[in-house]
Amino acid sequence: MGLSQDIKNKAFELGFHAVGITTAEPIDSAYIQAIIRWIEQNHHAGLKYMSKNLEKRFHPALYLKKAQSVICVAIQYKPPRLPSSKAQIAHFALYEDYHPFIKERLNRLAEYIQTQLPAGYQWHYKAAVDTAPLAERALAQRAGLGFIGKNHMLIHPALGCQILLGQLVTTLELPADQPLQTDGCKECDLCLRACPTEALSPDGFFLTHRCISYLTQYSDDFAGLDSRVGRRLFGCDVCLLACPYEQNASMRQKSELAFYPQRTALEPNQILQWTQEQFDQTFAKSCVERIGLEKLKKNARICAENERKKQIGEKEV
Ligand code: B12
Repeated sequence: MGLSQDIKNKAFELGFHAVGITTAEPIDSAYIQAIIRWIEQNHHAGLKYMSKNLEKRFHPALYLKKAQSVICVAIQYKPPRLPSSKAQIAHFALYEDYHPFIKERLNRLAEYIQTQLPAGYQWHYKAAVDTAPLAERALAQRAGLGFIGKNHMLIHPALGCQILLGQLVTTLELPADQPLQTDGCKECDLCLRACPTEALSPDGFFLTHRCISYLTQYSDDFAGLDSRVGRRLFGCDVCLLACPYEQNASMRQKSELAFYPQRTALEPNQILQWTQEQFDQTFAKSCVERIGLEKLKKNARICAENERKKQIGEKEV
């Protein structure tokens, strides 16, 4: 068995559900142009980190000097069947924060690689999850992990869209995998039709300022979309759950990401009364922790108002 196969086997052993390898060459030029246009047209809603370090984002070898390969991993987070909640937390945030989890396992993968190399062999690596200036979906697609759907998610044909990505960028030269040959979304546009705020533009642009995930995490201005946010307290999964690939995806049994069922049955009116301690009890070391209690209460106020309107039968606009 070669080193790349050993690395893949180890990645599965470490709890990843998919792994593929691509080169550290720049991402596809059409993708680069699409990201530049997206930023020029301010579809990134002023998310500052998206317009910074663009050269690095397009070219992993600028992120890590002399990088040759990118080992792309994915972990599925499809949760068990959930009760209906009056304040919904996006599925990824029902688990422990995935950033340190994935990073730690990528570092363990690097430690393993070290043991497989000749003594004294010089190599470098950087583990990245979400916050690094890398086009994670473009790299994962090129590494054969799946395809990019109309909901803009990297969709693995068997694991679905509820997968989180990570990368080990390295100076090691490893044989690259081929992108998957798939039918993609074909004529299906269920995600576009399901999005409550029309954030998925039919011309292929992602309209960040309309996305409920953005509004509930990064924005104080709901731009008149309050009533469309419905019960979504943090993040949004509508375009993921509408996807037939997601609906047909089987749930992988072995995920070591810790799941917190207490986050699945929240009441907006209770959250409005929460102390900092109660917030910490429910959301410490989760992705929700970052937005803080004050922003969560702002979101809860909107959920409560939408619930009140629903109770009195007022039609949501
Ligand atoms: C900024 C960001 C956001 C922003 C903006 C979203 C966005 N679509 O860009 C906000 C805060 C809204 C957000 C929301 C979410 N995010 Co986010 N986010 C990122 C981040 C940091 C950068 C994404 C980026 O480069 N955007 C730039 C745009 C232009 O790129 P793009 O969406 O890929 O769009 C281009 C391509 O799709 C391209 N394209 C190429 N081929 C094709 C094919 C078709 C058919 C189409 C239509 C387009 C297309 O054209 C588009 C140009 O406009 C990445 C981490 C990273 N470093 O990459 C995580 C990341 C994309 N997010 C992730 C997740 C999980 C989410 C949420 C599901 C969280 C939630 N439940 O609330 C939602 C999903 C929203 C969505 N449908 O995209 C995961 C996605 C994993 C996956 N399976 O794809 C990532 C990779 C983080 C991670 N490490 O796992 N996110």
